[in-house]
Amino acid sequence: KHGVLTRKSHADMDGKRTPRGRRGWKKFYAVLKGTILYLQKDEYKPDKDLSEVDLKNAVRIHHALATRASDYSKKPNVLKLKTSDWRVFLFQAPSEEEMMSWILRINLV
Ligand code: I3P
Repeated sequence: KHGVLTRKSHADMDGKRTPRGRRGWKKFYAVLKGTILYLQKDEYKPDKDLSEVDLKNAVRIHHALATRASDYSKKPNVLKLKTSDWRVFLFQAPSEEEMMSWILRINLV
């Protein structure tokens, strides 16, 4: 699965709140491949190698949990992703349908 997702980091690897200055929203082209959610700057190109930044932004979603971010009301179609290393991300999808589709696909991994 792939598509545009806008990410906000809410908690870091230790579960602590992401500090100010790193809590902004950032738009990515997301690609779910196996157990990894790749967050790329540019649109997915099958024969292009991932940049170092792309690799750094990739999220392992094995044992992660995706839910609707029902406690976040500033933007619509936002899902919450909790990873197995205690990071928390918010991802805004372009539509409700896309948000539900990402939640289902992530939780199937
Ligand atoms: C954050 C940025 C986010 C905002 C966040 C700010 O600043 O303005 O858009 O989240 O608020 O801290 P920075 O880019 O300097 O990290 P919202 O869009 O959800 O308001 P927060 O600290 O209340 O999460």
